[in-house]
Amino acid sequence: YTKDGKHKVRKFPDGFMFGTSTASYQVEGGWDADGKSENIWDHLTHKDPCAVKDCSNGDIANDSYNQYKRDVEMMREMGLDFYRFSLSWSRLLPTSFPDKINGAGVQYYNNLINEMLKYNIEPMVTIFHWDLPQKLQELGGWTNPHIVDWYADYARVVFELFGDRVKYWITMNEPWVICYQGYGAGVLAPLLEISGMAEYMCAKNLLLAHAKAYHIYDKEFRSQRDGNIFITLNSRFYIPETENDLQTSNDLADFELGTYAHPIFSENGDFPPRLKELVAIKSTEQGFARSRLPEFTTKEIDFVKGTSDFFGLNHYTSSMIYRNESVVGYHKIPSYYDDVQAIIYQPDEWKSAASPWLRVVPLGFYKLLTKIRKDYDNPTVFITENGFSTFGGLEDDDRVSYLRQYLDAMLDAMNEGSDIAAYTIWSLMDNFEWVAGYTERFGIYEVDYESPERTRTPRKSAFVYKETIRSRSLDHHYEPNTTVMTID
Ligand code: PNW
Repeated sequence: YTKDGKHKVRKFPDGFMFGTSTASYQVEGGWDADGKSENIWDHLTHKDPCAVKDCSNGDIANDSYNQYKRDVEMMREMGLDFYRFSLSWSRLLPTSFPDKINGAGVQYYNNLINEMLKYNIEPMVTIFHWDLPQKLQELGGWTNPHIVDWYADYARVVFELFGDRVKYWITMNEPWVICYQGYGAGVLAPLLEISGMAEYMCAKNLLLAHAKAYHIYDKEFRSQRDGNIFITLNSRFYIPETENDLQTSNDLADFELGTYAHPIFSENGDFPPRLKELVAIKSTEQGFARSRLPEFTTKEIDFVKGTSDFFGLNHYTSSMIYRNESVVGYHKIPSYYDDVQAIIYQPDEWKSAASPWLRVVPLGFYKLLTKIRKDYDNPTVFITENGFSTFGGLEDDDRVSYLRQYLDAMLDAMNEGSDIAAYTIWSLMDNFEWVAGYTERFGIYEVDYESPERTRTPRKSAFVYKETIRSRSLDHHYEPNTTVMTID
């Protein structure tokens, strides 16, 4: 797949930025070090030691809490422009609230940020990547409207602590995953299964929390470093099985990406009209007193609209979809997928990664980027995650091939006018892959979980990515010499 022909070396535009990404709970370890309190992943994995596939947890993970200098060394080996990592709320604020700031936690992030800046690697900081303090979960987590203030208070603390050195802030990682998989589908902590209800409540509170943090940064902190603040959304591309499924594929896009993108990036703001319409119809049919989708007031719509400097996008894969009005046997009623009346699946013929949900569909990336350009008035897009999982090993040719095909698809969209400014591989190194534990490996560096220092070793893909960054171009035929990794 490429429109321009595989054999051409393709250049990235001047100023294009390359990075890699991780998240606090997935790499840090030090789960109770120096005053850190419990988050929902600590709680889940300790309460039920086999909550995740290999009965593991993130207690030690990659020990980045102690190994951060090695992490920065790897960034220098790659020649990264930036590194995206997240902050642990329960490490910085052990009570969940700003009455007590944990100095050791502050020191850890200062060390990491200062070490990166020493070598001109720009920190891109995600304020929240899924590890909610357990106490706030017990108070209802993202379904409690008070979380808008709890989150904004936490955001203000991190702007105060690190705003003098951080130029790129991401408020939230993947609200759809937080709300649907955590509160609707019961596949990620806190494992709630209240679909058709809780994920919509979560969506509204999370959007207001994001917007509140945006306004605080915009008014009080932006000028410190002429910084930027944005949100990262995840989306697949949904391929309709037949022409009759086209409306449903657009509806699904409204339910997934649109739930979060429309309120922030569209001209009118608010939830997408089709989302409001479909949930309202079903709610009435089912005898509810009002729509299960909460409403925004006019004031709230204005408060949320326009609150992101860039369009952060995480994208891995695509799905086929078809319309199914009687979803009995597939989905519970009420539920999110019953509301949208869609069945999604991936054909067996699509090449699969180690993660069962991840199949290689580069054309879907091109189509999604094109759709975002058209639907949201060509925003500046930062690809904040894209990556491929294996079961391990240094010769990761499948990852190299995925990477090249997805970069090609991205360049195709850019050639047609998509404004894409940054690309980020998930992940710098293997890490705790949520409910899959350590069984699925996303790193361009391998991590040895048997060694006390969690030794990191570059894979073939690391050498290929390094050359891509050095040459600012994509060359399908580059064959790296993988014997020594150096800092150039
Ligand atoms: C990301 N999908 O989420 C997360 O941000 C990372 O923490 C995680 O390690 C990584 O995926 C790999 O799983 C995803 O719909 C969200 O296909 C949605 C999808 C995939 C990954």
